[in-house]
Amino acid sequence: KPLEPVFTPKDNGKTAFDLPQDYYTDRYKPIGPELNSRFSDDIENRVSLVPVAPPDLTFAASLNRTAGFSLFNQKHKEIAAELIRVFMNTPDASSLLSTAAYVKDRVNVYLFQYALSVALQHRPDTRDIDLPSIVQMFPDQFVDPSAFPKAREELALVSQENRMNIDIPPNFTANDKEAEQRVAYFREDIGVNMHHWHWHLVYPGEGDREIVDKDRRGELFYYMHNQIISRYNVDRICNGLERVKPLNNLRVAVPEGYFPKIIRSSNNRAYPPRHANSMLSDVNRVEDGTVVELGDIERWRDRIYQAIDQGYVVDLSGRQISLLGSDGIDILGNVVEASALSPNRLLYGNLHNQGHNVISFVHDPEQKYLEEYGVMGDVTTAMRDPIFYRWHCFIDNVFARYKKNIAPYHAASELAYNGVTVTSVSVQIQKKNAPINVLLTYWQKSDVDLSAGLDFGSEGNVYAQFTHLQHAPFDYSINVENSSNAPRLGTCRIFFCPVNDERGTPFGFEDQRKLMIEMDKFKVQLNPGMNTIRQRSNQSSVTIPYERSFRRIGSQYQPVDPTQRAQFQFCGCGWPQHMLVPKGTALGAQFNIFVMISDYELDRVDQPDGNNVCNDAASFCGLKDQKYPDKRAMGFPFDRPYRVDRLIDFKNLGTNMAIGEFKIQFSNTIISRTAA
Ligand code: CUO
Repeated sequence: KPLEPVFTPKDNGKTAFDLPQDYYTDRYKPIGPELNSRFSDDIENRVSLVPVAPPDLTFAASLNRTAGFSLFNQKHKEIAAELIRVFMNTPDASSLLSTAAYVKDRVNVYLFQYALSVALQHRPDTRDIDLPSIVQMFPDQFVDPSAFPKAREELALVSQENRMNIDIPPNFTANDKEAEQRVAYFREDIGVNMHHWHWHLVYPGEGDREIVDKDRRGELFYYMHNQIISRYNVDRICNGLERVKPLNNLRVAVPEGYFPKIIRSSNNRAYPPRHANSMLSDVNRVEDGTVVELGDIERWRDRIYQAIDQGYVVDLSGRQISLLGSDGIDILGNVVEASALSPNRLLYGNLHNQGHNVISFVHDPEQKYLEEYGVMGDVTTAMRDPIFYRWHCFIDNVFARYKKNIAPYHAASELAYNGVTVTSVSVQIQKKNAPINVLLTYWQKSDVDLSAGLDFGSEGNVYAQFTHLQHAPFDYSINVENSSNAPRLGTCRIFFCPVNDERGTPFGFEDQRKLMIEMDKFKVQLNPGMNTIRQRSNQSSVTIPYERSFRRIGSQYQPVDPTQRAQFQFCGCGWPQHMLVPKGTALGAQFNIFVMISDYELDRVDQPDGNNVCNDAASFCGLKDQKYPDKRAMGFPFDRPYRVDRLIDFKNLGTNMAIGEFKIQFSNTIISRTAA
């Protein structure tokens, strides 16, 4: 494991690097040997770097070392693609380590972290490296910075055994005069934002084909963000808020304000806020390479609408590429995002990314005030802002227009699975004598280690406690009859959706369809006769466990045996397990659970079984280095409209579907993770 120490920069203060003299920047060259010996007393790991030919980094010079780095900025993306190439092209792991050590002090800090993380994920010789969590590297982008002075004080003055946890209060960006604050727990959840950052790390939009061209990445861009919007809407309904309104009109005031209060610790500048009722405008920031007119965005939108309505896009050579095949949604995803796989970025432009940019520069579109982008300009922070959901709701509606134009599923040949009858479905929390069909949610306090991001040369760790939504773990119980006399295979697809809207009126099918949140998807074998399928909530195909989001090897709660290391390798893409269940209400919000067992012959993807420890959120993140493991369109069977009035009518299209009803009851109490 020669690379490991690069990514344990503190490692309780026990790792140091012997840098070759040339690696120091000019400022530190004269005192290089002194710096090398500075930590010599109690070092356990001393890493000697092999000299490598220093890469030419002039391509990165235009991005200031401490400025923000945005994956929505074309120039930044191109610089990142180049740096990823540098890291990918080093011949072996130890020269990668040395190259990284050389590059680290010479390029933008966020760029370095992103590009190296992408390279590590994609190189065959570094795939198993344990990446530190982004929240530990850059806690400033995830937590209220008022926690930092306290954390520094603890680190500097108090010995490890006497250190106290620093409390990060929830609701630090607004109070309840702002109605949107009711869903701040969702928007500002650390795990939710980490997931989003990781998704974009796993699916870069720019760079060489080997990095960008992953199986169905355009479709997954659509589906993963679609599910974020559905989940957000469901939580809004639980909180008595209307569903989010798409940002269709860029030329009227934006009522939602947002004051992020987080800082970029690289330069100690705050992320700028957006005042309520701000007007978007053309952005003309030549220096940082963001030049876009609102009219551009509108033209790209209209050209994409035209392509959807015509059923094809036109590539750079004028050739028509049909959108009507099963890969149509994938092509469209790449067009809309827009990734490097878009067949024609001249014609269809850069719709989604430039929307982020126009919003994120609303406070300084002309670069007059030398302000950088707001939180919408960065995948690490974008989901904090209410406007994120309005913009992505608009983007989702573009895809919805496409889905509406293609034929609905054929009930007999695509939805039904003859001979398979789901007779009942229920949920129950994992506690003795728990009532059936009642799920519980509550607040929980958990901790995150901030010390790696607060490097003051002190040893040890300091933990910050944050409050997040949590639910009691539960089981699904599904009874299925196989009336044939041979075993059959199926895919069990589980969705939740609310029964009533925010005013208590029951939803029809079309509304419920758009609010379906995927809870789990797994393969089942059905023996002849009756079968009972039990599945635990924490095995969900959309989530990753808390430990995967927040823990490096070991923690104050859960020291990990080195032999278990593989399980805890940081593969941080996945919806956080603690946000699996919507919040519900104090009186109990009524929900439907929908289950379908689809015919595995129509679902199966033939590929060798990958030995992949990062596969537990495959629905949202795919499988590393493999094909997406489900042949159906993502979101099946609810990705396309169907002409029925009620969910029950849809269910009745096949015996292989069932609906249950349950409540989600929210208790306004805080339970600490140690007690839970
Ligand atoms: Cu993930 Cu807009 O794509 O934020």
